[in-house]
Amino acid sequence: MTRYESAKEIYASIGIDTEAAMEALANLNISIHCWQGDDVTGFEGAGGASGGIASTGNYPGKARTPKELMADLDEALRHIPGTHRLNLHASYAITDEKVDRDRLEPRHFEAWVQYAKERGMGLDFNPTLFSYPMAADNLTLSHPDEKVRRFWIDHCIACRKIAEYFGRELGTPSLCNIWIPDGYKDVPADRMGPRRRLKESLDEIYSVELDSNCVIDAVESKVFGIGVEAFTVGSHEFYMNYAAKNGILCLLDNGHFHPTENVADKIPSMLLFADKVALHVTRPMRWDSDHVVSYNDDLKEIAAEIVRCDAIDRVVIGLDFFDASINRVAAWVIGVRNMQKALLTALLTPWEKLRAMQDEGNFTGLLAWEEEMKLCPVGDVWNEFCQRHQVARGMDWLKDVRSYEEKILPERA
Ligand code: RNT
Ligand code: ZN
Repeated sequence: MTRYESAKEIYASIGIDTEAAMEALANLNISIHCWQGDDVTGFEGAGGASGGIASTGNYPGKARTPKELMADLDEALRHIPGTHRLNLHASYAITDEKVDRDRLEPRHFEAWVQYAKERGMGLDFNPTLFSYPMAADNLTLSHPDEKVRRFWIDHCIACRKIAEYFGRELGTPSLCNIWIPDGYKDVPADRMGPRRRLKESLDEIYSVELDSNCVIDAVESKVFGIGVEAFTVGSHEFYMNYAAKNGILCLLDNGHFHPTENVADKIPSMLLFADKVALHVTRPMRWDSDHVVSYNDDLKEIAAEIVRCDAIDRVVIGLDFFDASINRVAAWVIGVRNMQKALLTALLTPWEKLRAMQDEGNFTGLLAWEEEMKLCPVGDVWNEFCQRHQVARGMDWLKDVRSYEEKILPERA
């Protein structure tokens, strides 16, 4: 008997169909963020990220050009089972001349559409409202200066149109997510003014009607950023209300809450009031540090909510981490595979049975079963899944990533 066959029997004995779980996992696509490949640098010739976010580390070999970033992504995709989506930022436009961000057009992303088409991937998008002279004071859509606001409103509208183009070209709607760095380092005298200006800017951005089959709008909140510790304009309450009232998606980044808040716990609440909720899955360590996602309790809890709320089609899963201290291709592979492993673990859990115990008040049984499930052979099912998708099982992928690294490092020295 193979290890998979044995695992299949173990799960079957508790009423779980491993084949159905693998099939569900195969249909779950994850939006893979392009920015892990180059520490959120982009192709505009700017330095690293600003706007209260930071990638730390100086591991050699980071991608410097579209060609390098695409090659690195391809190397990562070889080791990730299934077909996924690619999440781009506006700062990754591919152009010969310098184009101001408020002037970006679909044609500046043609090469990415080509890339996605060739790989059967959908594309998601994010306006970039940071790492730019016009955002130097960490104020964009809420800026008191009308000229600055105008520039960023125009940028966001341009980006929504680019996302619409992605959706049309690729036949799958593109999530267009707005995150802004706006905030103040020290306690502000006026909290409502900036928020009112943000609201007005968003109203203008979303007043442009686009094809809802092609673009899905989302807004991402935050609690604080480096340099803007005292006040964040786009807080959770602000965006949760804005999204609910305007029929757009609220995006929860699990690094954007107070460290002891359980972000998984928010998912069912959001789903009771909205058709969909979007996620940026990351691993905050003490702050929004964007470590590579790990197969830990936080991740498993997020995946569990998605599965047990029967919301696989209603939760848009995107990743958002950027670690510059380790091999960046490996970071992608580890992070995406961990998200998949967490989803598989959730798919291999007898939620009906556990729910019944909860409703019957059988909390002893519930705890005993939850603990028992932790040692079930999910790894054997995962390895089978990888094998069926022609992707390396276990640790075999790392050798390939290492030899890829040896090949590219001299070129990028
Ligand atoms: C910042 C937000 C945002 C960015 C990316 C690069 O705190 O999480 O999503 O990380 O857009
Ligand atoms: Zn995020």
